Amino acid sequence: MGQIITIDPVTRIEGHLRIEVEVENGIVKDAWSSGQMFRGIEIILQGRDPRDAPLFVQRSCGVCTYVHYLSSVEAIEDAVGIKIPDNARIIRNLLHGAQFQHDHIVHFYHLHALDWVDVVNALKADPKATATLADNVSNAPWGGASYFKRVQERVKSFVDSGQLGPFANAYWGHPAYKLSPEADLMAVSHYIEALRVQARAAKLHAIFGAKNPHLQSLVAGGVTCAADLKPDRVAEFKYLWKETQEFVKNVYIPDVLAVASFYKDWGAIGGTSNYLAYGDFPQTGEGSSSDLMPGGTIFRRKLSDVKKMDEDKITEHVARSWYEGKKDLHPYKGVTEPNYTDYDREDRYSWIKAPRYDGKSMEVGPLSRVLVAYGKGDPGVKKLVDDTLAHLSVPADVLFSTLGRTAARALETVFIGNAMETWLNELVGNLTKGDDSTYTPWEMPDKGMGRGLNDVPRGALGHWIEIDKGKIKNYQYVVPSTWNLGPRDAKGQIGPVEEALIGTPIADPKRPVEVLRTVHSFDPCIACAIHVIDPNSNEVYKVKAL
Ligand code: NFE
Ligand code: MG
Repeated sequence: MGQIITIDPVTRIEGHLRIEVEVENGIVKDAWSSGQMFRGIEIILQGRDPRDAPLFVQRSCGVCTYVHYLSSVEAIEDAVGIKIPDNARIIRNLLHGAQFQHDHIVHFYHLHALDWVDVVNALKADPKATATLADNVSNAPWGGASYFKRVQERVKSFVDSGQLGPFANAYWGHPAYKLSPEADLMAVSHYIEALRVQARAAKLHAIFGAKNPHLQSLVAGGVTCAADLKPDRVAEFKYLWKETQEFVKNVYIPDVLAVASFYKDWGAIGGTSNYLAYGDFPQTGEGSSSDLMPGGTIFRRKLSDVKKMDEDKITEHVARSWYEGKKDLHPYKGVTEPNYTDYDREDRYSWIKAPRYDGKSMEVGPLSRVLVAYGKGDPGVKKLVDDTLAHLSVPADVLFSTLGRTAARALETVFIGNAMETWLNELVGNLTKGDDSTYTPWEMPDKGMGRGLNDVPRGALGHWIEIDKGKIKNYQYVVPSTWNLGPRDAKGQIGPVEEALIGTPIADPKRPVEVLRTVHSFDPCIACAIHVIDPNSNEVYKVKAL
């Protein structure tokens, strides 16, 4: 057996994740992903009024709050058989698009960038040369030698004080960092600017959703923001949308390309085999067949063979997770009965269940969506991807990697962002011709079953509800980070992040920055993945690294 490296807790993610890898001859040979907190929201929901579910599930997470709200509302609508007005569909798309703009900017700059950018190395940069570089690379509204000098002084005051604040807990000076000091300084300045931009992007939610996080304007049947469908609110939305899109196009995309050009070897590291997208952003009342980002599955990286997604093939395994039972179940039949045993790599080792599609472990998220759209020949996505590959002079198979995952996230931010303008115009068109409908009335049935499937920033999200005597009989949700960060299944098949880690070169086992690069590229959210922290179970881990 090789050497075991434990990273626990992994930082710069949401929630409590433990990653273990076995390293032999400097290469990861095996890996284990373990969710370290139990959440009992599925159990809390039983016996409640179905209309409470969207409000409860939205509290799974403080990051992607809107998406659980959306899937839950849609699960009820499916169970009851409600068709929502066109304006409600558009508003929901706009709020969902805003979630992508916000989350992906935060992920790249505040959660992922420091895997590639050495903050301390930025102190060696020449501010003038940085200004020249920045002018060449991006089209940012700020810059110049004196600007970069000020940023450098701010970073220096952090470093000199020995209190690195947001820049603490990283492997500064590690040989795996490849950027020049000037590129590092440019990236650090964009990290700081992005803090402001993401706060502005979050305001998009407040306009038609009342607030962020935990929006309030969705109900089964439509939306409640009817009073905000006025020219001034629409104009405000458009202004903030434009500001965000300009940052995405002029700074985020160029930064991803610049960083990628230094790390092309990561185009061959961190890939997985199978990809699943539910699809999302319905363009008409026809539902998923009109999705902007189409659904589909890809097996064994066969991009030319995108198959239709069949939701009956989804099951969740618990054989290697801390729950009662061994059998995998479709979410309509799903059971959540916690049973903590010890952490045992050979047996049960995670609070995350292990979702499978047709028995296979599937990566979900930006890369899956982009691959499915690309494989299906969507002209918009195809152009974005082909232009990026040409810019970097790399072939399409580099997409199956850590770098591909990070690039796909940036590309879909632009793609979805662009569509938001069309949706806003459609909304204005409807209002102008006098269609201001936002709600379809309905009555709670005695019985019903329904599901809401969405493709949300971190991937495929499904909520399944069974209503009996007008109350929730069963409620199950399977979340993107459950798919990506789940453990082995009953057959011993590994999960996507475990697969992605195998084969990763590790230069220094005490400072496994390479492991973090791949884990972070999935943008893990463990609060979502396991859906009230048990203070006792939090004691099970030993902090060994980071
Ligand atoms: Ni808590 Fe989430 C998203 C959901 S989980 S962040 O996007 O659903 O992966
Ligand atoms: Mg679940």
